[in-house]
Amino acid sequence: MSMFRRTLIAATAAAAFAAPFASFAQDIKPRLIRFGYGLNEQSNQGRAAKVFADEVAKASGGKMKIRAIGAAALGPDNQMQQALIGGAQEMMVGSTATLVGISKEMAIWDTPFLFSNTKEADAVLDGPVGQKVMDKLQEKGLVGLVYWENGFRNLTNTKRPVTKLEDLDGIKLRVMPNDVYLESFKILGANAVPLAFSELFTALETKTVDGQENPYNTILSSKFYEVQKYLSVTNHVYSPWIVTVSKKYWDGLSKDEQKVLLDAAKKSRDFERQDTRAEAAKALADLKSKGMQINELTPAETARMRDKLTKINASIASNVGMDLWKETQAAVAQARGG
Ligand code: 2Q2
Repeated sequence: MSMFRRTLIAATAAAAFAAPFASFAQDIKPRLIRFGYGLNEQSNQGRAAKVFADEVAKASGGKMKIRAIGAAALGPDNQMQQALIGGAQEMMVGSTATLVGISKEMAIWDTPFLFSNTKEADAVLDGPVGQKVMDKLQEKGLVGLVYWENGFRNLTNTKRPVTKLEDLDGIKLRVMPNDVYLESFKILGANAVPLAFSELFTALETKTVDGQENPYNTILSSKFYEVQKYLSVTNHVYSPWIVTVSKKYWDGLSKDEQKVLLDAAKKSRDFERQDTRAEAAKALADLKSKGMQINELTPAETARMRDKLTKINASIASNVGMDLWKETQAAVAQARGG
């Protein structure tokens, strides 16, 4: 047997032995990672943060510890984003919409009625367009790992059921701090007010605002049904969450440590989407039993709303760049056809 063959056999045997104990052979140091988020622990966001923490612990042999900190205890999205950029916080999950001020391409996901179902959303977000938008964050000091599902957004308020466009007139509506949302709801006739999510419940409770818009899951987990009477099923936009890491922190990690975080993030994404969809599927019944009055929009009224909102598309396209706009439209068309 040649020296080469013997070495090869020895190497193969060593690799086979080492594989089950991969985490011990890897370049992984003890790490404590603060992972901030805005919703409470009992929300879909909180449940998925826990899955992420468990997966990181498992894959790192307990060396890397995720400290998940919810309920905006580390601040609202914008404050956490700045802490990540500065290197004062390691990780977070939050809305893509609150990132637009930092990375303008993120506004592509604010396009009203961009996706008509979750299959399209998954295909585009997990495909080359989603990756490209995510990669743009690196120039700004952030590393995007995966998109989670926040979900299709629906309107709630205390004034009246919104069954047609005109019903929005004069309703003081909280929107995320994001220009597309602000403009969209102004176009629809509401009195749109930007406000951080962490201040929303109190603002609704004290009637500083009349209404808000969020996916069913959040209306449930944040108990908005306690301070909101009417829920109108508008599905006006699909809202992603994005898991991000401070680039300063990321660059100091070994390749193995980076892989642990990315793999765990993908597992948390798959869990989160399933969990969110299961919860959303029964949420309307839950919200009804909590006393909310729910109405659907007729297809004709949805079409009117949609037509009005196409006005915003030109400004989104010019902000994110015409190339990205066209690539996104093509990716959606492909997901729709396939
Ligand atoms: O309305 C909102 O702000 C929410 O849809 C978001 O989920 C919120 O900003 C979260 O990112 C908080 O972590």
